[in-house]
Amino acid sequence: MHEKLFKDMAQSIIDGDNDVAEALASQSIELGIDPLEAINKGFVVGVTHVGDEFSCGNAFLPELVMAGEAMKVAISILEPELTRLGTKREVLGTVVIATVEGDIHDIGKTLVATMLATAGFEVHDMGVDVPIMDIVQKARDVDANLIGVSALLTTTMVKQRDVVEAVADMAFSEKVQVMVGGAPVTRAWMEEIGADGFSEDAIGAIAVAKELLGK
Ligand code: B1M
Repeated sequence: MHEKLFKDMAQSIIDGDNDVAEALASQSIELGIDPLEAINKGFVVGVTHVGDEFSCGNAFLPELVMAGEAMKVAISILEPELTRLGTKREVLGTVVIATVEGDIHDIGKTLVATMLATAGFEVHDMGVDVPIMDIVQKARDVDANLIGVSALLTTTMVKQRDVVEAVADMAFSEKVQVMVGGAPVTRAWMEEIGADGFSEDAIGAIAVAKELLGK
């Protein structure tokens, strides 16, 4: 129904055009389009295309950076709408979430954090490039039930294992579960490192978090 708009959204990211991305995100709100649909069918299609072109050598770092910036602009417009649409309910649990040390990709992690908050979790988003012990210490400080760790690089996903090990080494009064995610992360990887949960997207992360906490 909104195919043309979704196509233009993808193109705005491919062009790295912040102004157009911002205008299209606002337009989708005015049209009453589900913000998550706009993100997934529109903007993510563009950023995935740029990533694919980058891996084939047809696009270069500046294009990747510009696409990332335009993506952030679009999401910053849609995020308050995601939050507004989420109905307030009892707090389901406390989550500490971060992108691991050495990794500065924050778009997917922030989306997961927003969706968890929208679903009723108290979310402490520590940002990107966060040292493992800081994540685990924060979980202890806020009495978290769940730690969410995002990694977008094959070289940084190994840090997710360090989080699982650090949690096991640090005595928590209650069990703290670890959920992992990010483009290169798979269920097999989750099992290999002994994490408790995995989701390939932000919507799935809500279901996994609820299941892990028995909600
Ligand atoms: Co980078 N990058 N990047 N990048 N980048 C990738 C990841 C890459 C796959 C591109 C490619 O080559 N095709 C590649 C990794 C290759 C690999 O390791 N196998 C790559 C590379 C190589 C790099 C650099 C090393 C490039 C360089 O400098 N030579 C560099 C690394 C910097 C660093 O981190 N140290 C780099 C830098 C960047 C930018 C800064 C330019 C920019 C990030 C901007 C930002 O985040 N603020 C960027 C971008 C934009 C990408 C791509 C194109 C898009 C990532 C994105 O935002 N996707 C990406 C290619 C791709 O993934 N197709 C790429 C949209 C987002 C909504 O999806 O993040 O996957 P995603 O999150 C999803 C799910 O994964 C899941 O839910 C989210 C929502 O559905 N999810 C979770 C994520 N976290 C979760 C946590 C959970 C559960 C689910 O539980 C806790």
